[in-house]
Amino acid sequence: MYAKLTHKLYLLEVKGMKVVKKVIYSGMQPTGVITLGNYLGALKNWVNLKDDYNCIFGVVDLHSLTVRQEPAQLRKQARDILILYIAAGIDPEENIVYFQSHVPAHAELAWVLNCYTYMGELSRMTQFKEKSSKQGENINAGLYTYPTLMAADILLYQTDLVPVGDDQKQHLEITRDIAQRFNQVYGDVFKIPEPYIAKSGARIMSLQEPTKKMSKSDTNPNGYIHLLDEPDVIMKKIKRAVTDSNREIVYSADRPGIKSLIDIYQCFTQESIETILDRFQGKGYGELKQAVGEVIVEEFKPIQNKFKELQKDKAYVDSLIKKNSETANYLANKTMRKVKKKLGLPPLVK
Ligand code: ATP
Ligand code: LTN
Repeated sequence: MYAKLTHKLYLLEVKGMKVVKKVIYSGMQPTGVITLGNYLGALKNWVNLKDDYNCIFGVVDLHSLTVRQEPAQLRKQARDILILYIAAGIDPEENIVYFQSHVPAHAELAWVLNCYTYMGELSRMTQFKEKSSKQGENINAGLYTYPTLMAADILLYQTDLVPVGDDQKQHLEITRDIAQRFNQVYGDVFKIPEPYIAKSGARIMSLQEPTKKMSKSDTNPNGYIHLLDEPDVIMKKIKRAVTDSNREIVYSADRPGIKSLIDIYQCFTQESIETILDRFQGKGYGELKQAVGEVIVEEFKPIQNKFKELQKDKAYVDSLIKKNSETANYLANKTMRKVKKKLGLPPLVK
């Protein structure tokens, strides 16, 4: 069955050759459409790194169940995110894009790792504290053990590097701790992954509350920009972005709204902050906002066009989903077999 697969990563395995490229793993939850924050903090970096690594990008649908989802909407959002990965420039023939729930080993390894993770460690996670304070009644066990499922995602693929936004740093640290703890008992089972957090774009702020991170599950749509927002919507949201009552364009932590707009502009143009400040010297907030909106629209346009094209080609996308999940299962099961053997779980009888 696997002989038909064309992934470079997989073919090297079959031929018994050493995989020379290092492995990258990352993922996004299908809790909404990819935002400008997800794009600059994660997806754009994935695309930049993709040629130098063997990349595996999951749509982490099991993670999104920690918050109540409407089934039909979840199904659509998950597929749209997978298509957006491809539309943004990830090559599904070369790299792996797949749904986490299509690879049962994720949930299986997460259970094992739960038994090697301490309550105290999980209680210290900032994301858990923030989300449980927001979610009122629904502080479920999944929200608490979210980091062990994330550790399973990463460790299953013997990952070297994990490109994420700044908010995931703590989850990467706990992943490394769990892997090291496991390896100490059972030998070299897991590769210890390194985080990759780019200097710019690692924390894009909400357009309405510029001291909070932009989040795709924000209840106020003016707080985020979607990768699929139409140009006029993007321009409108940027123009409505909260700034302050000053007029001069300065880059300072006590002017978070305007600082955040300059940061976004910098991510797209790759210019230094000094160059940007020079360019807008003597100009007003309106002009800066216009320029920020335009660079976003320009970069998103080809991605949106490719997305629409791919969305129409159901058979092609379905074939990619099938092929990619087979490869992901093959790789994940390899690690899972090793884990079970090391733990002393009884082997299958054929
Ligand atoms: P949710 O709102 O449902 O918690 P989210 O928008 O925070 O979702 P995730 O799917 O959890 O997004 O994260 C996907 C990736 O995007 C992660 O690597 C995360 O670090 C990154 N990311 C999320 N928000 C931002 C942000 N505001 N700035 C930069 N990177 C971000
Ligand atoms: N927890 C991440 C999403 C995520 C992830 C991963 C990122 C789940 N599994 C593995 C990198 C690697 C978040 O952004 N909330």
